[in-house]
Amino acid sequence: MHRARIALQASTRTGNTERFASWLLNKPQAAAATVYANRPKSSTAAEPFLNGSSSAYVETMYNNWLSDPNSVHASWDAFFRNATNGAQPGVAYTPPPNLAPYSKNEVPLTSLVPASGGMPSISAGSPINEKIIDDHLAVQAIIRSYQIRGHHIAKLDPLDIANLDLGGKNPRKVIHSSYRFDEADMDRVFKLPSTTFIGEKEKALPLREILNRLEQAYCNNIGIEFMFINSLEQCNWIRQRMEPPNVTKMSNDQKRLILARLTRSTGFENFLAKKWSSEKRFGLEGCEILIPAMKQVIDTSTRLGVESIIMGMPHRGRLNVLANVCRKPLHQLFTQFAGLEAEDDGSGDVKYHLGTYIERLNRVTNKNIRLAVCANPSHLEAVDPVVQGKTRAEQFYRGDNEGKKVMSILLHGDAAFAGQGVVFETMHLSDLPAYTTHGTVHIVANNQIGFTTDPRHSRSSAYCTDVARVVNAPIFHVNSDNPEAVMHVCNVAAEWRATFHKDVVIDIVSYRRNGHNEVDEPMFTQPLMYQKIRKTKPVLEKYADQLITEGVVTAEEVKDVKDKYEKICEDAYNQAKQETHIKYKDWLDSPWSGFFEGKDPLKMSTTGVVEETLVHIGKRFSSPPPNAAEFEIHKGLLRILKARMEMVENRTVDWALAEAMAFGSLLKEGIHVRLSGEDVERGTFSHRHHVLHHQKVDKATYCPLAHLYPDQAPYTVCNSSLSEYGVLGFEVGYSVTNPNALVLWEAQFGDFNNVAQCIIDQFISSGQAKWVRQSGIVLLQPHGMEGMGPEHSSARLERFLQMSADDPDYMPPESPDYEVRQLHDCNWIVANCSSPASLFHILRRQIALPFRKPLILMTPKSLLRHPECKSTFDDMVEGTTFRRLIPEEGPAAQNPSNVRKVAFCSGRVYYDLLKQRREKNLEKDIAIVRLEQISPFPYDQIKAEIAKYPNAQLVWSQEEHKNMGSWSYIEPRFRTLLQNQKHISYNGRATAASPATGSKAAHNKELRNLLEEFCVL
Ligand SMILES: Cc1ncc(C[n+]2csc(CCOP(=O)(O)OP(=O)(O)O)c2C)c(N)n1
Ligand SMILES: [Mg+2]
Repeated sequence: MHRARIALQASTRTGNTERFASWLLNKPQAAAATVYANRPKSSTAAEPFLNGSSSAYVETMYNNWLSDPNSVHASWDAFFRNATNGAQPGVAYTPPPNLAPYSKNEVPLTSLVPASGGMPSISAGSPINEKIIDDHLAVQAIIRSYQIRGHHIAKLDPLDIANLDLGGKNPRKVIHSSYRFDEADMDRVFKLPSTTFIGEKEKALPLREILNRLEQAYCNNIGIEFMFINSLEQCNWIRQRMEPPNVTKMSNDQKRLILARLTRSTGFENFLAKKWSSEKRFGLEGCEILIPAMKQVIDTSTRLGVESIIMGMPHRGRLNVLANVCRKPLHQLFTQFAGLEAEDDGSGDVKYHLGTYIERLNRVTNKNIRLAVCANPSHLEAVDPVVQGKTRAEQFYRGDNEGKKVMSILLHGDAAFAGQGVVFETMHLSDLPAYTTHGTVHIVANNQIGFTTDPRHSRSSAYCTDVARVVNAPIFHVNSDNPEAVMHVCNVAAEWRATFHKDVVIDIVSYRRNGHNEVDEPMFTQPLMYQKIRKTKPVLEKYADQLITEGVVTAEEVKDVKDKYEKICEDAYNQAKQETHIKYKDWLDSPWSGFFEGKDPLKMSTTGVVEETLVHIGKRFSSPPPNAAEFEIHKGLLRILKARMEMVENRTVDWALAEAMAFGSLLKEGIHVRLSGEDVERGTFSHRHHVLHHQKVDKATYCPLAHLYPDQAPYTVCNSSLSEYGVLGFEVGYSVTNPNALVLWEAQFGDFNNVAQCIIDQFISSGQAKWVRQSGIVLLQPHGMEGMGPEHSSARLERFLQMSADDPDYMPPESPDYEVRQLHDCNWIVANCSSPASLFHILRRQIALPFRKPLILMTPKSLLRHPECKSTFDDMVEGTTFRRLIPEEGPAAQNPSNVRKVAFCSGRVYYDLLKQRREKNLEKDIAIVRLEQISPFPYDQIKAEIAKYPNAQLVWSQEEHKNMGSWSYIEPRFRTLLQNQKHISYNGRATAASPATGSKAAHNKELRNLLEEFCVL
């Protein structure tokens, strides 16, 4: 009985059970329907037609019948006859059909009322006995309590060591009963509320059976957290699939399939352990059921229409997933252990980080399926948003707007799932219109340990899955040693995703048989846990024994399946021995079929466009919606649109217009453009305004760039959640799916990119080298020293440059294709453009390249409105290109031999230098050369500029502090270029710990100093 009590207490927290009754008694209509007594076996009183108001009438009838059976209607005669002969409740009398039938799963409470005899009788107008009501309410409360809290008691842990630390106390002690049923109550029949499905077709059950079924559903090997979900429909959906008796029952065929899959999962790890005993592989031992579980999710999802599944997962069991879920050729996997050299370019990655992509027939559903496992770094959970972005992109390109064809599965370790903030960030993308992937199935391989740390030291929540509660995802905890329960949960999770298109979590509670990796000693830190593990039989053995006992398989069959798989492994092992090289290409997670084929890898298309296109885009971008009369735009915006139109008429562009023309011209060419980030629709600095809002109608918007040409590619501009790590990861994933798209992420201020540092370091800067995977993602990063303080000044240009992989001591030989060759060989492009035309071209160049490279772009703030920061159509029309370097074009260039100083610079400081030079009348003496692209370093063009000014000293002018900005990057490269014949000196702020001063006065002084120094000849 204690569980009933525990459950009860949860719903009767005040401990005052009388209150329920008095509450009900104040509602006469409810009271009439809620009658109860204590003798279920007493037949007459248990009849459905008996209720409080009719019992006096029945009594009269009964007395009449006793004196003369013919004095009553034949139906009463039959009823009293049956009842006195001991008919069971409900059998003595069958009522005529009800004109207003009860809805599903409903039964009038009166049908459960037993006859008097110890219990108070109910007569018309008599007060209803409070105990009757309370007992019924209590049963309902029990049911609800099981639904809410049953998971606390469920037997989830195969080791039986988990101590669910709910506020430091044992839940059984915290929850003490305030309501008791005795053994005598157990056979009393209670009506079931409509919020339970334990009865299946039964509408009432004896208390004993109610408790049994609740125990089975909620406290056995599955623990479900779902009652926090706001939707009643969704709660009922889960109850329907988890509560009916025997829901987890499997057919013999299903059982055999589980056994076969478990055999492979276990056999794979055993084989690796046998062949490479001291190699790290982060084996799955202890959670081998993960493989059949994933396959079950995939089977069910494919049956429900999914054709492509994108997966992200950590180290644990990864090789097993590649082998047995993706069916990656085993010999390819085994060659990874052989220490062979790679046949192709790149530096590669360790075997348990590599991705894969496979198209194959799902033999269970007989449907073709594409499976991709994304390559990922060691950084746990970092791949989550990347997978989501990739999934979203694939859905987008397939026109799968509801996620019916493409889905994601994310695997997690227990410690990482609870500990890594990016999990939360990713979860919060799950329901956003421009980021949703329409539901992810999360599977936690919960081995109850993170490296050497116990859960009680690695999280403050009861479960490692609590983060999922924020998005109302149901969470299924399941004991890994009950394979059939695991499979049931997997089916339900996949069906949930297909039905509601929302996230769902499967928490497979298991253990880790070895150390963190195969060479670690777990007894150092978890001695008791490992003593227990040593005594625990592998799940394959347990399940095989179970099926043998059940007569589903024979011991010979079990051995046969095992031997066959070992033979498969052995054959692959021998095949792997023949290989002489590994191929990184075999591990690509996003093949771009058709993109590279037939292309000259050094041939770039042009980036200038015909003037007509510029005019068309410019005009559309400067116009209100076609239905302008009804669409009321903010007056300030009308002014902005007017100013844009004037620029178009004058054949000039500012930053926003240049960006729009780059996007628009690509859209015209069929290139999808997606711009994402915090507040990007308007633009942090209110310069972009890509989405116009009706001032009177909620959510009525107009996006001019989406309506440029009837046959243009789709344009997406979307304000993101306030996340950098998650959102940038998402866009990286999006960008790797299809090379024919320009995908941009804009930081609110460049400073915030360091919150996404892991994505920058692990995916963007090094992704191609590690995983042969290219990405043309663009990072727009507002950057510039404008007196806004330490946190709104620097996008940390120096860090990006420091990660550029070009050798500072090596100047590539000059050639006609110098630019594209350098771009081909670099790991990313870093630029700090000063002119709108440069922005236009560099964005278009991303697509013009015959390959894809990430572009890190410092972008302006005040320059967005700077009157001199303009370009003309002449810089953008056909025949023009991106200028990596913009030479001096003023008086100094007319007479270069008279020039005494050449200042090289990059970005917005150019305009400060220009002004200063003008004011000091030094336009003939100082030449200013702008590096629009800093990395790869334009050696060839710089060399030409230096040669142009033979008598000038060389200086690098920057506004950033000396240990920041470009100085550390350009200085050694200038040295290489100048070969000790000349020297370049530094003109800029001194070194500093903080990127910028918080004092406006100090800022101005620093700027004055640098400009004065710039003028010193
Ligand atoms: C972001 C990050 N921090 C630290 C590590 C180092 N690390 C590798 S595995 C591991 C433990 C992971 O535990 P869990 O998530 O439970 O996965 P398990 O290894 O138990 O499967 C740690 C801390 C890492 N890989 N990534
Ligand atoms: Mg773990």
